[in-house]
Amino acid sequence: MSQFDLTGKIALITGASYGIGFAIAKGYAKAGATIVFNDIKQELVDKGLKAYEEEGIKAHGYVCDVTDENAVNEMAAKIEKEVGVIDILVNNAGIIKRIPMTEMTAQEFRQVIDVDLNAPFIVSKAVIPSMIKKGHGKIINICSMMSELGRETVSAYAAAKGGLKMLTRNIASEYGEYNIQCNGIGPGYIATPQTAPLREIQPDGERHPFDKFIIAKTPAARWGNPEDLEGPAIFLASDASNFVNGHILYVDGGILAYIGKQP
Ligand code: NAP
Ligand code: GCO
Repeated sequence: MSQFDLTGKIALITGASYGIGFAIAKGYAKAGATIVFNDIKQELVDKGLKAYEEEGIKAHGYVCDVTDENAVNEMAAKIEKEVGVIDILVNNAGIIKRIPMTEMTAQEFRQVIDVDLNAPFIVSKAVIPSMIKKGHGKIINICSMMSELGRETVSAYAAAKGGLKMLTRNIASEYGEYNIQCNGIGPGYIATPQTAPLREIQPDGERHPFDKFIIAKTPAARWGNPEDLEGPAIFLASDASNFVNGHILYVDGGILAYIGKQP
């Protein structure tokens, strides 16, 4: 049997109706896992269920706001009863607000921290006790380039994703002895609805300046596709990574290694 096989495993991927979460879930299904996902609205869950069905995947979808602790605890209990104990959790749901820091309200800052940092704490906390009882568990937090780097307008996002890197290391430290591995994936710039505004074609038909900037900053000279994250996510969910803990795997086409294309 392959070390990467996920047959018999139950995977919860948050915010996975589309985008990166959906691609990771697709990869897990191909590797044999049962897919459970949530999203914030019924219409998104319905859209997700249809998309999974079109891929030949029988997924279980739940409506749940990951920032609401009671709702998350209820969902975790329901999943355990209706599907089984969660073996793999991917904290994927996330938001970004691109606002210069001096123009950002404290409320806007808190909203980003709430979804991108507090929610992974809440959802992980909800699943860890059953993972301990079962004797194993995999938690994968979707971090970012902004776990390492700053840039204009993304103060809240960078603060949250930097915090998520440290939450990852702390979960690994605190629960490693229970055979729980908690690692992060730091995607580079991936073409999804979240980054669509940065890739918009300009009125003069030119590519967005940020789009050109990313190509020049990425040795691979392209944006990533959600599917580029499938393999790394399978690795971190499978027995192949049983002694990998507290690690952030950057899947960035080389951005963090590169100073950028010389002029
Ligand atoms: P996306 O296309 O915006 O998808 C994120 C999903 O999370 C959406 O379905 C969203 O629902 C859902 N969500 C937001 N708030 C939620 C909440 N409170 N409860 C439940 N679900 C919620 O994002 P993506 O680009 O696939 O990104 C997925 C993850 O990767 C995020 O954590 C993001 O920060 C991270 N990431 C993305 C990139 C990139 O380049 N795209 C790079 C590095 C890291 P709505 O549609 O209603 O908002
Ligand atoms: C931005 C982007 C990024 C990416 C990603 C990079 O505005 O700079 O949205 O933050 O989404 O997280 O890894």
